[in-house]
Amino acid sequence: MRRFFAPAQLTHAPALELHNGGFTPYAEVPARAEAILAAIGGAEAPGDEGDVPIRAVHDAAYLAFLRDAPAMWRVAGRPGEAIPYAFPIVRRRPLHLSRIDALLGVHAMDATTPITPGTWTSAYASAQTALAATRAVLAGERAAFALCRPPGHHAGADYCGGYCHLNVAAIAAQAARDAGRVRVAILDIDYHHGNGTQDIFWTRDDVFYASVHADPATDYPFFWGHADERGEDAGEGATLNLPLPRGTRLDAFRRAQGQALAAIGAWSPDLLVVSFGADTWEGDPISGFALTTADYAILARDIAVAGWPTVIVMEGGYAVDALGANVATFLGGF
Ligand code: OKP
Ligand code: ZN
Repeated sequence: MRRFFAPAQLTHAPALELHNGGFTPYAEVPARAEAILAAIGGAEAPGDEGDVPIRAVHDAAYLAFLRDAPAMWRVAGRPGEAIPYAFPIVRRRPLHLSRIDALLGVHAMDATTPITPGTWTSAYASAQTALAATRAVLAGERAAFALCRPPGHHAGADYCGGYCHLNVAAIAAQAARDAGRVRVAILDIDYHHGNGTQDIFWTRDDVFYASVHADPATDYPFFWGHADERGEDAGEGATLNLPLPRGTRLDAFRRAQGQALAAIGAWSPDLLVVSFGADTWEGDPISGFALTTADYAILARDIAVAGWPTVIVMEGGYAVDALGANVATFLGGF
């Protein structure tokens, strides 16, 4: 399987994140990508398609913010990394504010996703990696792997969050649409619900979003991913959420994934994007499912037998020592 990765994706390296009331080392480290790269025996560098396919998903003002936030933070005299602390959740309206703290609040869904001088470079490169894998599949490859990092599925059209800045799965799906694939499906099997991806396609009937994830009643992102969320307007019924309890093992996960695949099959996609997270692994430090390394081969095979042209994009997975084997096993199963 062709696989893609750009070294510039390593530039984003926040030191700390807000966690349980204090600051702890950032979980989404560059070493994640290096471990995967070593286990899969390297990857091709993506090309650079510029920002047109990124702007097809994300708002221009948000992209400017991601680029400018670190400099604005410095100008404001702040040490460290740009982190929001006030959010306009009550009566969000189009105020034209320019203070960095206001912009951070408008363009972030949480306080766990610092923006550093390397963030834009890495997120942009991660998006190009997703696009390169998508182009390979559009050109006839059965499947391709995008070693995306930072991940993307929590990022919406105009906000970051959950270690995500640019929604790489959405960018891949939209690029497939713009290349003439009429019906695109996204299967999200990261431990966490992909609220950003759901949000981006919520009212659309051209991209089906199905997610298997930890019940948001107990796990981040809490406010999205509940079973009654099914899309709205033209998108009604084009979103499927299958939350599972902590402690979930292969059998229950596989059943839910099978349910998602059946719904995607009934919808007959021309192309599938898989948001793959290995944070469903039993030893993941921030998650609570109990999949084993060997389980990933079975789950991948179940997806592969459906036969759709498939772009696999990397999302989470934080047990760095096991991450390479988990990803390599998934790709091998496919
Ligand atoms: C990203 B992805 C606070 C704990 C919450 C956010 C989890 C983001 C997961 N430090 N952190 O879906 O793997
Ligand atoms: Zn996750």
